[in-house]
Amino acid sequence: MVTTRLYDDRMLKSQRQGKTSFYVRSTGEEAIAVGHALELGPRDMFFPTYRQQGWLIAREWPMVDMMCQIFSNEMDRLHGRQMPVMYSAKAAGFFTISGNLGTQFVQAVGWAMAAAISGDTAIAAGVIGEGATAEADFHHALTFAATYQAPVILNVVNNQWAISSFQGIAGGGSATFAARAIGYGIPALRVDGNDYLAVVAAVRWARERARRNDGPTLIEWVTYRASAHSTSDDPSKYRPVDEWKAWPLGDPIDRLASHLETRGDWSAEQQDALESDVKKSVRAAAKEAEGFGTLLDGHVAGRRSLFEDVFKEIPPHLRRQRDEMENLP
Ligand SMILES: Cc1ncc(C[n+]2csc(CCOP(=O)(O)OP(=O)(O)O)c2C)c(N)n1
Repeated sequence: MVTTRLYDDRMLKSQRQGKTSFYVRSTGEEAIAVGHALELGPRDMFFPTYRQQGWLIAREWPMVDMMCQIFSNEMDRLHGRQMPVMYSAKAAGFFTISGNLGTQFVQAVGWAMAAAISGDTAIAAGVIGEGATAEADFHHALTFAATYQAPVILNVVNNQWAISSFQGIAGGGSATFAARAIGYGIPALRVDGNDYLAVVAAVRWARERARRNDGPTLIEWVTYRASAHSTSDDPSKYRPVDEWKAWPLGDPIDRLASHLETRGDWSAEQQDALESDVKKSVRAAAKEAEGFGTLLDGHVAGRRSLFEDVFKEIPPHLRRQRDEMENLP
């Protein structure tokens, strides 16, 4: 969680320096991604949103690879075809991020159904924000998950805000997001997403249900999006700037650290030392990734790559467009 927080801080700085066009932080929501990454198995599949980078960090996916994707540089495996932060890491059980909200649920249910049909015990977990529950995909996914008893965990991260829309606009004022599962006959939990130990306990419970073929579980994670929606957003336009400080659940990193301190397993000095070590390794990874190029130096995927790896044989109309592009000044 500490690494995710400091990685986010560093990438925000890179965006402000013009090294990438866009970044999304997960400040305050780190426990949810990290808890899933450590509690699901190596063959399970996670269908994440753009705010679940903690999964890749917790699975020790190379940070340089993540940064190269953000810089869309020469080492970006996706050749700049995805927006920055839309990672893809199949080997880490991290499905390619889709920018289309709500799709994570239908994809996770479909993947879980396919695993069950083929006799596999692997399970899927999908993540969407509370705002995305207003999409029809949410309901399609719950219908199929309930009908076919798909081995899936359906996570709704209720961080109170969908860009500038308060969760009440998505219906959070009339019923909890967890309650929506009841109508479909799907068991649901509403959990403090800022309590790492609660995250672990809930994920384990849902994971075991899915693994035993007892069907889907919906979990509403109550949390708070402490930073801006993305670097394209200015939250001071729609909410008090210090609202996050008054948010009752508290910072998940501070809470876990103080819990461990109370048990005598950790100290403020150890926390400081950890942060300073992690800062150094994040800085070193950023230097290495920047060496492969950033938006500032133009070492990004060439225009030609737009046309590559899409069709086995490029159709004539696209070949024509590619040739026209190459003749552009
Ligand atoms: C289908 C679709 N509609 C709209 C958008 C534009 N959009 C991107 S993020 C966002 C808000 C999402 O809020 P929420 O689901 O609560 O997730 P959060 O960003 O708070 O984690 C919107 C409307 C989109 N990406 N996809």
